[in-house]
Amino acid sequence: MPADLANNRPATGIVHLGLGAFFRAFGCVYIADAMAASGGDWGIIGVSLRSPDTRDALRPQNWSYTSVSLGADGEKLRKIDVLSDVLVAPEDPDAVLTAMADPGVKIVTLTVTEKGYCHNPSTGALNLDHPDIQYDLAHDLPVSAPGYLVRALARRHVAGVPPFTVLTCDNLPENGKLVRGMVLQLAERIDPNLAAWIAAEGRFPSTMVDRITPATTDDDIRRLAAQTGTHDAAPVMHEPFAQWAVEDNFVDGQRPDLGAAGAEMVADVTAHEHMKLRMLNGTHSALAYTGYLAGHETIAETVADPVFAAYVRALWSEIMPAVVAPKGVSLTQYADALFDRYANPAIRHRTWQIAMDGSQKLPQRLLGTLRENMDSARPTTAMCVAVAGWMRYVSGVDEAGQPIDVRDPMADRLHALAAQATGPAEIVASLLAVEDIFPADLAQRMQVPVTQAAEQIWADGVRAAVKGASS
Ligand code: CS2
Repeated sequence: MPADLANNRPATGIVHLGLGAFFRAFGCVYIADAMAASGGDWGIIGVSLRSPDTRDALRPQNWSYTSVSLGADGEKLRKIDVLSDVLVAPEDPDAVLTAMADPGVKIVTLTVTEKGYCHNPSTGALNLDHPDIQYDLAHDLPVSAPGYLVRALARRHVAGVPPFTVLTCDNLPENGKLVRGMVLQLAERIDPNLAAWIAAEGRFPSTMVDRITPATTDDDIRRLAAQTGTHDAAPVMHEPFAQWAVEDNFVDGQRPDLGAAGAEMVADVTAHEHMKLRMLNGTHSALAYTGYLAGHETIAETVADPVFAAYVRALWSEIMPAVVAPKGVSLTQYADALFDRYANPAIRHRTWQIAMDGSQKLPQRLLGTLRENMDSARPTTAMCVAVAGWMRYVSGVDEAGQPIDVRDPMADRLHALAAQATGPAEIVASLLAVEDIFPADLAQRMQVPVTQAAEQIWADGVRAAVKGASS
């Protein structure tokens, strides 16, 4: 699509599905830097798959917004100007497919969160019983992210246009391979010829993405307006740190010069992904459940509590033996740097935010590490406290007897299971039986240590259990 010179918008080369704060604080910044360094038509059409809020906030600003980098020692503001439009999928799915099918678009990036892939978190396969997937099998205009990818690729196939590269930026293990498998599964059921073409011509590089980006609050917006004198309705707040490792495997080699923007272009991203998912996201989730239950509002507050500072170190000492360091990386230094990032008081990353969608996150964040440690007879106590903490959390009542606003696609099911059980041992047994999260063989091996952790949490409180797991 040509550049919109009147409005000073770059020509579009990318469609992004799931335009949340993270991608605006991360991918958009890298792509802005890549274009500044080496040019190219890599403007981005953002797509919101659900709500019009981001589009409505950004439109009056001509799609530009402020990125606020919050260091422990002060902040840096920067205007980001790479969006060329924002579409709201439910309002006009055809417009989204038209944008994705445009020959000028070479890449479709995604941050639709774990649940947006409609897969089975424990196996990684597309969940063909998912209502959105059922809908997409029966209709040309889709509702799910995999549906948009397949239907847009179908339009390109019919038009004789090469496929776009699918570049997923979600925290899933071997995320490119996973999405490729799901897209092929869905395409196969719609048209086997389409599936064969995607299998041969499509590219799905895996990526490791990293930048802590809490949801922007109304307070952030007010504070920024007071500071700058200009109202930005949709700024993004993030830490200074960013890391993007990308497999260099794009259709016809067409991509922005991400290397010039500081991304690591690699042949295989698995080592980076494992390290980040297990060491960062694994401990983030563990701190989110236990920290929330102990009354801590943010991750920074949680690790400022010495009991939890010791707990996160105990977690890393369990996790590190199950991580193969990427070339040239020291895992100990990586853990130290993570601690400093968590402790950054300027980042108000709520434990409640990270606690969302645990059913979709636990397998890749904690359960893979747990399994490997059990296979090798290595300790798992701190990780089992995290799993038991999650169980306490999804039961829906906190330690002060207050209801917890549990956000999870499986929240009702998990809550019902916990409510029917009497006492922690029964709750553990009924939640471990949820095979979409816990493979049966692993559940069986986890039963005893997770029950022990749960009994302590229910009897003495999460703080005591965390303390016990850290000594
Ligand atoms: C967090 C991540 O919300 C969460 O589940 O663990 O969003 C985390 O902040 C990012 O992956 C950091 O790169």
